[in-house]
Amino acid sequence: MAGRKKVLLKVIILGDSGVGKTSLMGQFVSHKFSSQYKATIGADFLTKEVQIDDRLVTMQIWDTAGQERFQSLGVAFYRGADCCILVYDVTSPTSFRSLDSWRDEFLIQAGPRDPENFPFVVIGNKTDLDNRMVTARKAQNWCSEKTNIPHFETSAKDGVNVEKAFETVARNALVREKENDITPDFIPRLEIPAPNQSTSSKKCEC
Ligand code: G3D
Ligand code: MG
Repeated sequence: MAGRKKVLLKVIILGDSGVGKTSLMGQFVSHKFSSQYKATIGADFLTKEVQIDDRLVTMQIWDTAGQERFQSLGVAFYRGADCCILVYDVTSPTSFRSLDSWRDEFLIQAGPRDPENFPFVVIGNKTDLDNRMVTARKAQNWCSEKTNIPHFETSAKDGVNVEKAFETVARNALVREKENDITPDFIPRLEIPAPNQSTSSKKCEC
């Protein structure tokens, strides 16, 4: 691996309040499922290192702190995301219907250069519960109608499929990262005053 540059991937988790976003992150990062874990998250994001083939990748996972109820997550939350996880609860059709607006919200706020190919991953969580209301087929159809989004069903409680879903997140974000090596997302902008604009007469008010 010598000589390969380190990779940092920014991943954000979106979905209705209560679908299990924080629990999924806790299970993935610390193999823990407890309310105590959630209470200790004061940070905007958590990181976890993963090995993808021969590359060591740091996943920086951004979770909401409950503001998703008001869809007011702010620009910093979305900025520079390499992958977006959309989560619903398999026992809640409402949370599944919300995926459309979460996806739209992400595309508006993050404004990725190539929205058609931006990597999303969809997770249907809480498969350990008996009262499932959203079939895997229905969710898969939604995913294929979009941009063939990978779909996983998980239980953050039992740790089922969580690792696998996040591995796909990392892999798909890596593909994008490689593309960005060629065409960077952020080209620094220089603010050059217009030729007829007098700068000397202006006082600095700072
Ligand atoms: P959020 O971050 O999307 O708002 P949370 O969701 O992770 O806070 O989870 C909301 C509630 O769902 C929590 O219950 C949590 O324990 C529960 N939950 C999360 N994932 C699962 C799961 O896979 N299975 C089951 N059965 N429950 C889950 P409380 O009671 O603390 O509100
Ligand atoms: Mg949460």
